[in-house]
Amino acid sequence: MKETSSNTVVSSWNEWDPLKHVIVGRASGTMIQAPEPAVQNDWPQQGFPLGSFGRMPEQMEAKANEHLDNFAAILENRGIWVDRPTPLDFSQAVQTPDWEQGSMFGCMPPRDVLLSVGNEILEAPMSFRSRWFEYLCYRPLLEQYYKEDPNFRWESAPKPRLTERTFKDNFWSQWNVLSDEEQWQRTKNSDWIITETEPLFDAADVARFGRDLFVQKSMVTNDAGIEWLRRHYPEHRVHTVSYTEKLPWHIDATLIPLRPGLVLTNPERSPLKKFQNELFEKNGWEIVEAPRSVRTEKMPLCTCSLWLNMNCLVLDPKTICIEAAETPMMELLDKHGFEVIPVPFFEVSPFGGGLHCATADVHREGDLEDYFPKQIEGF
Ligand code: ABU
Repeated sequence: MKETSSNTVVSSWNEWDPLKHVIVGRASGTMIQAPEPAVQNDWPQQGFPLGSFGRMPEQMEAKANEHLDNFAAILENRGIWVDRPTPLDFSQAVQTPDWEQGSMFGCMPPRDVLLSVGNEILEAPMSFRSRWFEYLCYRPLLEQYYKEDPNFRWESAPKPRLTERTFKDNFWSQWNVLSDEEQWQRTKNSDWIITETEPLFDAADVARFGRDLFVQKSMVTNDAGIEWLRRHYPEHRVHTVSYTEKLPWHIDATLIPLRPGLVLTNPERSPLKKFQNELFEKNGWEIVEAPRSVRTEKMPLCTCSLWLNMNCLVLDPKTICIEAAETPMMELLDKHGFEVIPVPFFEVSPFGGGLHCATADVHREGDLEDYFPKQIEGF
């Protein structure tokens, strides 16, 4: 890998234009984070019962880094410029004037933190205290882009206070004893851990389709956050979307833009509002349902779902990276005319996700375009 790029261009409007420059995360130092209002890890079998925290097992970290380095090399061999974040000591306690938090998390999933829209990269607020300072891992890169690209807009959303007012009292103790039906009712009402006190969103709750941004309301993204995005991107149409998922967390295993006119959806997560799919149909988009993962068990210490088989990286409208074991997904995309690049990645999942999570766009060729000229009133 070269040390610096003298001609950085920051520009990316969607998830499919030809990828030229990307950030790939690192697993080094990732923590099972210390308890905090938003997070309750409970893995007694793996040595992390409720209330405990600590570094991810060394062998798991080494394997994940091997896969991440291999993924970076695959991209570089295809002529894509790859940058990597600078991990911090994530085992350190952090604090603001409002709270203290026993540890940080990691920097495997840049997609959660950095939202690229056109010539702007926006640092997302993040709603976990353990992730409040995660943007610092990307600062060396963003500083460099700022020097090299005179058109780069470097933005940061308002840093949230994350005081007790941001979180509902006793959310988890109540949630854990609800019946299945009661949990679904709360899901229908988007009644999860965060309140509407302040704008919150993770960048990975945004799916970019040119002028249209689909933003999922979730455990980490509230209406105030979506409204902030709407005001921040006045030239875009920001659509709030929700799905039948009990504890939704990031849109990139639910709604995946593949290329103009083709979108991948999760058959287990239906849109809560019927017109979400109507917008695609009205504009001639084909909606393809993802097959299930070949896996039946998640990796130990993994907070993501098995639907990470959908969490792919599109390199251009004809080329896509898919987790290497996911044959049904590869066959589906092959049938739709893609060259599929298999990338071993399952062991990275406990560090925060799949191939899409592990990346953040810096540059894709192409301009801002309108792929949904026919809109639906009020959506
Ligand atoms: N960050 C992607 C996680 C999505 C999922 O677990 O389904």
